[in-house]
Amino acid sequence: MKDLSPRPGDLEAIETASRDEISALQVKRLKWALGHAYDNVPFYKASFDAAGVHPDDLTTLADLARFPFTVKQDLRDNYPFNMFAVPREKLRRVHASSGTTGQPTVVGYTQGDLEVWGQVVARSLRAAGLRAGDMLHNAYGYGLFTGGLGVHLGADALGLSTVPVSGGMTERQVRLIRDFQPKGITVTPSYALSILDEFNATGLDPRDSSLQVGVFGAEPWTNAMRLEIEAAFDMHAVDIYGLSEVMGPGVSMECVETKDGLHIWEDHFYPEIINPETGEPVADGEQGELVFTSLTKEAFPIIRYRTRDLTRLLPGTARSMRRMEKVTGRSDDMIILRGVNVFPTQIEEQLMTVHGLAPHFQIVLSRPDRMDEMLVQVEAIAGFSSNEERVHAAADLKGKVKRNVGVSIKVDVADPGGVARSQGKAVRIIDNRPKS
Ligand code: DLL
Repeated sequence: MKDLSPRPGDLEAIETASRDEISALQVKRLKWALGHAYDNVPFYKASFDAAGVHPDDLTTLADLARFPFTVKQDLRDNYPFNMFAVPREKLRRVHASSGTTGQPTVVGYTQGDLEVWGQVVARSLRAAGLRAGDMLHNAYGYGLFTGGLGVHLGADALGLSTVPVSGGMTERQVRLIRDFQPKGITVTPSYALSILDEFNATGLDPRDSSLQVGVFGAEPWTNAMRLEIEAAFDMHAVDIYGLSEVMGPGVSMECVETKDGLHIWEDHFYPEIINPETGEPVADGEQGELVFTSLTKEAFPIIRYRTRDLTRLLPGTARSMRRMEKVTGRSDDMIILRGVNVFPTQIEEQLMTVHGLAPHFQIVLSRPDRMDEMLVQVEAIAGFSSNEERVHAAADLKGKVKRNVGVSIKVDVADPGGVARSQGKAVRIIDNRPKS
């Protein structure tokens, strides 16, 4: 793999600023953000008043803990535009969640917000090793989802030549990578695996492709998957995180030179970790639920938003801003199987070590007779076709999950291509248990 580390002068001053400088900027911006939300969004005025706090009560960063949380339901209740702090005509863009489970959530951006978003995504793409003039194959979905257009904004700000291919039409993805010779690819890790399969199906060696770095996010993925993708493409694989409610992609980013967790762009997004049960903030280094407050957003300020993503905060390394550990689970995706907490990424981690199985999987939950059951649907790699080999691989996976995760599962090994593919975020869990 090529060395893509930054050279002297590549970074913005804030990326190497002292902690004191960063904190001073955060206090100043936080005061503005709380006042802006309180003065312009009736929801925040009501929630601060109900909690007996006022923006003037904040004089230190620790004071933020006195302010109430915001949750997804609050955004749904204020559908479509009641969380906005600016008149509708000031919006330059809206994005929305798919809303498959209810009311979609809508987010909005002013011109200034789009500029900040472009800046933090440009910073993220630079941290991945991309530079002005490089070509980027952007396979995140374009549309209401923030992935495609968010990355595109940052690629424009950095001066990349962007191929806005979006998700889907996998054969075409491979053809364009072969013909255009991009240096980077931005895509969900699960869809990257489909592109990898297509390379192999067309007889092209992915290691010979022009790609030097993949920027993967929008869903959890493991370090085991990183190693698999890096080896398969002979390229770096780095993690990008974000959520629409806070901005979109580019809230935090892993640096290619260290690959040790994601630096949070703390000059724009203030992170806290809380105990998800009590709501109390926990110290840096401790696990809990990630909470964000926007520091500069104009159209859609967000105060203490509970992401439901589980991680911990770590000190800065390649940049002075703090890191968050790779998000390996959301509280929503936690399966409680006979008393044991299981995240899909734990299954992924074990699956990657089993010979003969491809990295695609889905978890089917059922309750045949009062006890919950987990079936992991996986598929054999090409050429791994005898029944005996498959029975052996299934037993290997079952044993590893039992020993390392602590639960008994069933495993179904399908033919290559037998597990449903995503073109964006993978659907990992199919819950067939009766609703109680
Ligand atoms: O997924 C934004 C994004 C687009 C991030 C492209 C990175 C790349 P939403 O659709 O609002 O926004 O989904 C946000 O996805 O709360 C996490 O649960 C999950 N997520 C996003 N990035 C990661 C990641 C975009 N790197 C939700 N690792 C978040 C794990 C991630 N989970």
